[in-house]
Amino acid sequence: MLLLQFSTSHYCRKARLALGYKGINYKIENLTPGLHILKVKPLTGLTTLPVLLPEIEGQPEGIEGSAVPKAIADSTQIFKFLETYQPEPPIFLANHEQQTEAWMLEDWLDESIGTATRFVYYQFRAGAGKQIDPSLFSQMVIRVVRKQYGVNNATVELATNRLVTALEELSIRWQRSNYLVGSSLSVADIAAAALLSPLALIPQYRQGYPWLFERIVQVHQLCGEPLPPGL
Ligand SMILES: N[C@@H](CCC(=O)N[C@@H](CS)C(=O)NCC(=O)O)C(=O)O
Repeated sequence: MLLLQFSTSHYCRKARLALGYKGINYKIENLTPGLHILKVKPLTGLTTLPVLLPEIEGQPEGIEGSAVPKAIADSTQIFKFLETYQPEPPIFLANHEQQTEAWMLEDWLDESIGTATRFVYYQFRAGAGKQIDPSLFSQMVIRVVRKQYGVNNATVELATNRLVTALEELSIRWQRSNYLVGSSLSVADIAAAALLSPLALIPQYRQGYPWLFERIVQVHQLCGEPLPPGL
């Protein structure tokens, strides 16, 4: 398998965590932001990464008796593919109601909280966090991302408020049990651990939410994935 990714993307981290948890061997190809579209759009019709290519040329790894898709776009679709491709260990919960709840959390983390994290993170990297990588290239990438997603004081304030609510909900769930839903690791835990991980570089989150980073570390350890920057 080959994972097309941006090395720093938290959505690509989400796919890597699932691959790691299942112990699947895969290779990665890091694409250059902007130029990635030339490769990705013809494959998936979308412009986003991660994209999983289940077969590496000359190395078929299909599921016996079933057609293997050529390219899978979107981290949620990658979860679904991986659970069919290799059911053990599961990232879906056996209880149907709990799995529905895990999907709702996963979708909320994906569509709302992952993007809120992006806004807060790129605001930090352009301001107090500039010294993390003051190189011209890095600052240029930050400028392009901020423009692409419309990161400004007003949108960052909304994102910050969304994160406050999200962290309240996650703190109740993660402090009550090791898992957001049920009694084993699910798509919701993996999504939260990946999509909130960029906050590890921001001192106010590190100081305010120590339990969050403890849990992010634990999920990374369970998945055999190197820890995110700052942890
Ligand atoms: N819902 C998508 C979101 C992926 C996403 O936003 N990826 C960003 C990188 S963090 C991306 O590829 N942006 C480039 C673009 O939109 O052209 C997923 O879960 O895969």
